[in-house]
Amino acid sequence: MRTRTKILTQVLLLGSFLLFLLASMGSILAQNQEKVELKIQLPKPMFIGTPRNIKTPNLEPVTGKPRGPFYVPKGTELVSLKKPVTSSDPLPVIGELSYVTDGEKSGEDGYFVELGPGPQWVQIDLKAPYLIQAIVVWHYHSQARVYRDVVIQVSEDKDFVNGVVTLFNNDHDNSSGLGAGRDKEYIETYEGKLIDGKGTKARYVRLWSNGNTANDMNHYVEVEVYALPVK
Ligand SMILES: [Ca+2]
Ligand SMILES: [Ca+2]
Repeated sequence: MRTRTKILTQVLLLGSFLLFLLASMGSILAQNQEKVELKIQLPKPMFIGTPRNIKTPNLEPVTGKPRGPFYVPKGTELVSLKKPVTSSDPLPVIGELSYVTDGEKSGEDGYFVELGPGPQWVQIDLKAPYLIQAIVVWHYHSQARVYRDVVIQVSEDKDFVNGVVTLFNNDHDNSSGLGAGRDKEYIETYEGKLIDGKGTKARYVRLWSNGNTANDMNHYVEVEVYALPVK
């Protein structure tokens, strides 16, 4: 009788273990299925070929290949379009701060905003907290350039004092004073630069730069933030 109970308990234990295994496999499969490729509308390329003449100390290897697909959870949307933009330079030299989120990504003249020299930032208020999946940045793409000290941070604090998460930082020598970063410098193209948001919850996105390889000014054609609503 005792042996029977023992066997029954073992069978029950094994059964529940198998059920647990199946359930976790199911949820892993479901998570994978819910990822979709992020569709980004790209502007027309403004130059052809792979630039090799840019000299800068922290540049990523130039492959000349297009960016591969980037997968985001199903339901991820563009949440930055027409959202308000503020800046460390409230009076841009050329253009308007609103250009950053107006949906226009052309590399031609008349589509970029120019901020003053030195470290400057633009900040987007998404008007509500979101789970940020991807940020795509076009500084200026009519000419191959590298923007210096690109630092991208998100926060729920509009002043970026509390709860600041740095998603990207290629200021390897801390010349902008926000701390040294491990990311690489990159050449601007029509594809923009995609930064993984890692599902970080935030309402505000702040993007720093510190001049570029052509001049000391800071430019933006467009910034896009793709995110899930907070449930
Ligand atoms: Ca724009
Ligand atoms: Ca630097």
